[in-house]
Amino acid sequence: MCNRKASQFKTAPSTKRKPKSAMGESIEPAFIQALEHRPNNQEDTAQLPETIPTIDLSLLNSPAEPSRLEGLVKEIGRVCKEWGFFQVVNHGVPSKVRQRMEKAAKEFYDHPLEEKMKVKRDAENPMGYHDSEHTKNVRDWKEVFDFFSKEPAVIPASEDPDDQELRTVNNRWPQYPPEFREVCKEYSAEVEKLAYTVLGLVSLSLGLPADRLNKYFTHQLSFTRLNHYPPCPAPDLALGVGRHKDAGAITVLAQDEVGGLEVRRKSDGKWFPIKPTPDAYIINIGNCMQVWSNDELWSAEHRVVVNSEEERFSMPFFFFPSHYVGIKPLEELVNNHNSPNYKEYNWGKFFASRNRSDYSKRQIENIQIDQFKLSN
Ligand SMILES: O=C(O)CCC(=O)C(=O)O
Repeated sequence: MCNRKASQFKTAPSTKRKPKSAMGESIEPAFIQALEHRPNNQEDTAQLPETIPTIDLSLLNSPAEPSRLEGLVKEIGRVCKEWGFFQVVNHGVPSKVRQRMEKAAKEFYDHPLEEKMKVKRDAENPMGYHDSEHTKNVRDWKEVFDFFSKEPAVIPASEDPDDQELRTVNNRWPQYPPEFREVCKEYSAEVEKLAYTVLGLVSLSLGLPADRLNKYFTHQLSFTRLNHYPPCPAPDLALGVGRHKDAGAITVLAQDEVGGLEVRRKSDGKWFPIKPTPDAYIINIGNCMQVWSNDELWSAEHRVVVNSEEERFSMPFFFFPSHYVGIKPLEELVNNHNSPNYKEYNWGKFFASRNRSDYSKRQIENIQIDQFKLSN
């Protein structure tokens, strides 16, 4: 790792960046995926269509004819059922705000490891810097910085269902770059607006009022993650993020131009690359939404492949409910002919359990919604 002094970073670094590996120059066994989960083990990627569906949200910015809004809602419903993933353009997040966030993230990651370690995540507070996240018990080739949108955030003190203790936690902010905190706050406020817009459209697509789900986010645990994937010496063995489904309601993701995100297509289980579109956001349905919709909508598995040449940056916003929310199929969507597919679970405990398993390697698989599935 580089040994530059933190004070050298008070001014903006040169725009010419040299990718460097924060994870080391060789690959440790902890990063190596089982054979069946390694990237590039699928033969016919060439036959896959070019990209996931793109939805233009521009009509929300002007008084739209009801029929056009209906068309948009219908399209969103279709892609959330068939893919669980789509991109949005003309989404209302100012490009300047995104660019400021991207620049600040790069500057943060350019700092020496000892500087980043000053804001390290720990077992008590899940926010801050972390370079050894495990997905499905295999270490990811990445470093992350997480911050809550609303602070202080109230979270369960443990994943133990009988432990009622709560903990109040604040974000950890690095000293450098000096504008980091302000830029993060500005960025997440804009992305949160987009998340509420999409939440409303998805609710409408289920035949519900646009604000039906808003009450679950009063004390939301949403957070933004700044992902950095350094070049990897063995990209055929490791993954930037192992295969997983997102736990929350929806995710709003900005990716740079490098590429590497792949979604497992619902129709045939094939891994499908999501080609970067400048300035677009990728939206994906998370577990909570799949459960609320009683499996009408699909939370798709996805992963990130890395490469040996280029570093990559991405910024997911995980739209997470308040800790006290019970997640179960919505009453309006179940009836005698469509009984609930899940029993209720507490969001805070699910969050705490996922966080423990992300924090370090464990003997058991991390928590999944399938554990709450009812056999109808
Ligand atoms: O980097 C990406 O494109 C996706 C990141 C992701 O899936 C995650 O952080 O959970």
